[in-house]
Parts: sequence; C-alpha cells; structure tokens
Amino acid sequence: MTARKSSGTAKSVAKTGQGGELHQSASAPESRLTTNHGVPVSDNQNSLKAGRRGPTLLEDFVLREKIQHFDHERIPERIVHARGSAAHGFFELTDTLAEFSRARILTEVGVKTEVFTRFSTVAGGAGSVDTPRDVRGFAVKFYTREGNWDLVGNNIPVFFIQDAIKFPDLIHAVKMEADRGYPQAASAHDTFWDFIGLMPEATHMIMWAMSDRGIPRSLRMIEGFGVNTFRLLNDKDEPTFVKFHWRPKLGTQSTCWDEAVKIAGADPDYHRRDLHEAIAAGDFPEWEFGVQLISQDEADALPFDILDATKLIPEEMVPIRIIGRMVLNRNPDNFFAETEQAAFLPTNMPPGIDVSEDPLLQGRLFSYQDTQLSRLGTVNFHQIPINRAKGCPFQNLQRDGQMQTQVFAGRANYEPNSLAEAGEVGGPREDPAGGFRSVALPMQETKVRLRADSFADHFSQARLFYRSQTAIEQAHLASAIVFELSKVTLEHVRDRVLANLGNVDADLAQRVADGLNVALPKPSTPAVKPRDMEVSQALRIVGKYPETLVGRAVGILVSDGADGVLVDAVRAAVEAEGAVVKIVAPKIGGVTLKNGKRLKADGQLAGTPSVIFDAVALVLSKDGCTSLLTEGAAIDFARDAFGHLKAIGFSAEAKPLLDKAGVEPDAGIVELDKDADTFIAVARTRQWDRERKVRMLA
Ligand code: HDE
Repeated sequence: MTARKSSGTAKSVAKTGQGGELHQSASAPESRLTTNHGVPVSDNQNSLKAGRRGPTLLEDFVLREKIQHFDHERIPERIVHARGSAAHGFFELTDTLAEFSRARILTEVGVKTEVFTRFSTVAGGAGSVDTPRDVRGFAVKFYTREGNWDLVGNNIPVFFIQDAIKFPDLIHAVKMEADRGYPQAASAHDTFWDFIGLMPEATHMIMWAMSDRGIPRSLRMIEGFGVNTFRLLNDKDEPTFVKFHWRPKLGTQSTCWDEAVKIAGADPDYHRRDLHEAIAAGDFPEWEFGVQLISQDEADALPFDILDATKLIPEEMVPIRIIGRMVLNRNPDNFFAETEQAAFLPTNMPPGIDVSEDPLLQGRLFSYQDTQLSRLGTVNFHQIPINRAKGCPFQNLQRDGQMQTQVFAGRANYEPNSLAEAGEVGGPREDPAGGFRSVALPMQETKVRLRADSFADHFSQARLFYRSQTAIEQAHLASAIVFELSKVTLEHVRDRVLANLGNVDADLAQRVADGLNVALPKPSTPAVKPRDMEVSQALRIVGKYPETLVGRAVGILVSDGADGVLVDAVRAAVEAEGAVVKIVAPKIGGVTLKNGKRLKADGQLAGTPSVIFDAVALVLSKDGCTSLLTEGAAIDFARDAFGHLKAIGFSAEAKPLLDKAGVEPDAGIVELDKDADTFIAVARTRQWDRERKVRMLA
C-alpha cells in the first residue's frame, strides 16, 4: 500500500483505505472540510498512526473529534410519540373569531402563518413501523406573530384517561412489557388490556382506537383534534370554551387490518415515505381547521362534562365552524434538526387562547416542558431553530444555561431596573395590555384529591360511537377487539374487558365473545348507567370517503410482451384523476412491451406487493402470465388486492393469474379497455361488498 502526502497546494490528494485516490479541490475555504473548530482537514480517510501498520495515536484530534461526535449523535427518543414524520407549511385564516378571541392567528383573515406539523404513532420506538394499530399524534406548531402556538393533538378526539396522574400507568401498560421487552408498537398484549379492563373510563377511546381510524391509509388522510377543551379570550377577556378540529381534504381513509400488517413488512416507512413523496411531487396535503365554540351556559346544559377528555361534543350538538386551512408544502431539510428536535408544548399559546381545568390538560401543561429538558438536554431548547419563535422577536431576562447561543449585551439581566435612565440598555418590559392573560376564574373550592361525579359516565359515549358506525365499521371494530384479545393470555383480563363491553352494546360484546369462542360474562356494574344518545353520522368513515383517486397510488403489474397501449391508457386515466402510477415488473430492469419498446419499472415485484397501492392493474402477455403462475409474489399481488377490497383491472391474458389467485368476479374486477374508464370508476373506492366473501369478521 502506498501512502502519499497531501500536496497542500490547490489540488490535494486524499487517500482511500484501499490505496486508491480521491482527487478533490479543497483549497476554496467554503468547500473545505474542517474540524468542528474550523481547522482544515487534510485526510478524511486514514487515522494518524505510529508507522504505516502501527497503532493509532491519541494525539489524532481529527479522528477523536469525529468519533466522539458520532458517539453522541443520538438523543433520548420521545417517551411517547417517538416515531414521527413532519413537514413545513402554512396556516391561513379564512374566517375571523374576533368576537371570541384576541389572538391574531384567529382574527387576521388571509394572513399566512408558517407551521411545522409532526405526525406520530404513540406506542412504538423511533425505529418502529408506521402502520401498527395505534393512535396518531397530530402536533402543529404555528409560528404566530405573538409567539408560538402549539396545538398538540391526536387523530382521535378523546383520550384513554381522565386525569394526568394515570398517564405513566397507561403508557407503561401499552409499551413493551417490562420484563420481556416486547411487543413493540402493539397494544395486543396482556398488560395493555389488563389496564384497560380495570379502567372503564378508557372504553370510549378503545372504541376509536379499535376502529379503522387506528390504521390510517396515509398521514394525509387523518383527522386531527385538540382533544382537550381550551378557552378563547376576547378583548374584554370574556371566555368561550373551544374544541379544535383538523379535517383532511383527501377525506379520512383507512387500510384493512390484514393490509396494515403486510405493509409493515413491505414498507415499514409507508406513511413517512407517502408524506415525503407527496410533498416532493407538489401534491401538498391540506386540512380544514375548525372550531366548536361553547359558552359556559351551553357547557352546563350538556349531559357530560366538557372538562372530561374521554368525552367529545357531537357535531350534531355543536357544529364545527371552519375558520382556516393548513397546507404542508415543504419537506424538512434534515430529519434530526427539525423533526427530531421539534419540541411541542401545550403551554405555547398566544394571548387570546387559554387552557381549561381539564385535569388531563393540566398535567400536560407540566409534562411537555419537563420532558424536553431530558430529551433535548437544556433549558435553551427554545433556541434550536425549529423551536425558535420566528413570527416575532423573543426577549426576556433569562440567561445562560447549557447550549446558550445568544450573546446578550449590557448589564441588565434583572427587572425592574433603571439602567435606561443612564443611557444603558434596560431590557424588555411586560405588556399588561397585549400580553398573555389567564382567564379570571373564581376559585374557592376545598382542596381535594378526587374525581368529579360529572366524570362518572364511562359508557354512554362509547355506546354512541359504536352505534353510530356503519355495519362494515362495526364488524371491523369487533374483529379488531377479537384480534387484540386473542393475543391476551390471561383469561380474567379478557373476561373483564368483555364485561365492560357489555355496557357498550350487547351485540358488540356477544360478537367479540363469539369471535374468541368464549362465554360472555355478565356486564360489569357501571358507575353510571349508560344513556342512549342520538346517533352521530359524523363519527363514521365509511360512506364519508370521497369517491376519488386523488392522492392515491395505482400499481400496474407488467410482463414482457405486455400491451403498451393498455399500460398507457391506464396510466393516463389514473394520472388524470390525480393519482400516482407505479410500474411493477418481475425484474427491476423493466420489460420489453409488445411493440418492442422498453418500459422501466418503479418496483420489483417481490419487493412491491399490492398492499402499497389503492388499486392495481395487471397488464400481462400470455407468456408473461404463464411464467408468473409459478411466482408466489405475483399470485399474492392479485390475491391480496382482492382480499383488501381493491379494484383490479386486467388484460384478458392476465386472467389465468387471477384464477390461480382465487380472484372471483365482482363489480371491482374489470377487464381493461382502451380508455380504462370502467377501471377508474371502480378504483375510486374499496369494494366493501366483497368483504364478507374474503374474510370471517366478528
Ligand atoms: Fe402527550 N406527551 N401527553 N398527549 N403528546 C408527549 O412530549 C403527556 C396527550 C401528544 O410530535 C410528550 O415532547 C401527558 C393527549 C402528541 O413531538 C410528553 C399526557 C394528547 C405528542 C407527553 C398526554 C397528546 C405528545 C413526549 C396526559 C392529544 C407528540 C414527547 C396528561 C391531545 C408531539 C414530548 C411531538 C408527546 C405527555 C396526553 C398528544 C411525555 C402527561 C391527550 C401529538 O410530554
């Protein structure tokens, strides 16, 4: 091996480990590799050794600095919501709430405010998959002109528990079991259901989490909710209760459970990739922003307590007023610096928005600031670019601390001070008129550690949710609970859950018991007898799905000799609908079409199963089809598309593959024609009617 010296002139020669040479122009200061302290590095390939084959020297600060930085590259992941994906964008107000709030973000119509939005799963670690059955976090940081507003919500409008003091128990129960370290990112295990069975207040949230909302199709297709009740305060400091809502323009859409499980293997980053690719392609996801506004009198008249986070306010009782929109239009430049270091705090609120006494929210007001201290390691985490208030200046007299990046001038780091009188910098002062004020509430209660009686009804809204679902969704929900409880090994745990379900709905409890093939225990004794509420159509997904291909993906499986005219027809029709086309071929090099032209593949069949598409087309030649009859991945491609209720378009030559895969004819299985119209018509929705033919549901 020859070792050469760098020339030190305009052209330097860096040595590779193999003795090869990398020539690079390293003289220009702006392109020069340096240490963290700015010392130019001459050789980034070899450590400094005592002789050609000798030990490495401690004096090699270039090596030590590089390795040491690497050793410390990871920070603790979030204790919950560790797995997340985020994007930049803007919020635009379309309707003013000036009557209710003095916050400029809610009153200045037409103003665009920068946002950074992070979506997450809750239970899994940072490296876990995107499609477990789980709640999704929906956290928005608005960089408003009056400081950051963080609306840290979920895709489900209620929560498992009523009081923050139970949060560590809930999370311990759902995360990997303490002794064995599994399961990762899954609620289907003993400790979670043990906790749930013992906490009837969780039942309403369980209905939501076990519904199809727990397995979203895309982060672009989830709703968002502030969950807790907040307050708005107007110019006169008059309060109004508020619930916040995000509604995806693409509609709320889900996967099938079997599909979600298979996606986890096919593409663990399915949601992250989908969000990134959509934004990169200019297909910007968008949400409407809405509020439910409730006066104190209206709140008092409701049959539940709006301070109880296990309750929602049905839209039929208090309509959602749409007041704005959010568009996500820019991917982060750096995952760690932005997505990982983003710190969301429910305490970040501009003047005119305030908290309520919801005991869950009250605990959150402490937790988020606190957790950032161990996660980001310093009280100065607000200075990290992604967390910095950028809609306005921020200034105060807080000083020093680890990773302080600001250089403060002057002597005044206390207040009051009179240094300005001597011509020195006096520093910022409080603003009684424009500053943040809390709602003025009379407080004369006895100090107690108890739960309000108004929180005691744990089943009425769980019942409302179940009864408001379509038959399809009820079957999915029951099947999801059967699946989860089938992974529970402790019989008494299953029985307790079943006993609670009896208070939700007798039919649901029986279906789950039948699905498990166990006897249904008597319903548990509820603290308050559940009441029937008016069914709420708004709680459904099925039927509210927009029948469209917009924002979705269609896979075309091709073989050598396939009819290019059909491929082009499908592609044109799908793209005209606003969906993305991916060509799947047996080999990544693509295929040669009937007309002799080459067609490139976007994915190799074995690594690109149909689960990642919303509809598929099979354009095969006769020989191509014959050769795929012995290829499991091809058979699965068709079988899974069928089983996941997707539309399948096919060229006549592809029929033997469909037959081999057990695909039975129905309205969603169509032979492709020259304009692909029939295929597009059925591809706009799942084939729900097929479901009972392909799956035993509870
Ligand atoms: Fe959180 N939650 N949470 N949570 N939460 C965190 O803060 C906590 C709750 C939510 O993308 C943590 O920065 C307590 C409800 C989201 O960075 C932590 C309680 C809702 C995110 C924390 C709750 C949420 C978090 C962990 C019960 C829906 C991810 C890392 C009192 C409204 C934000 C962090 C992101 C993250 C505490 C309940 C949403 C530990 C104590 C209810 C979307 O502070």
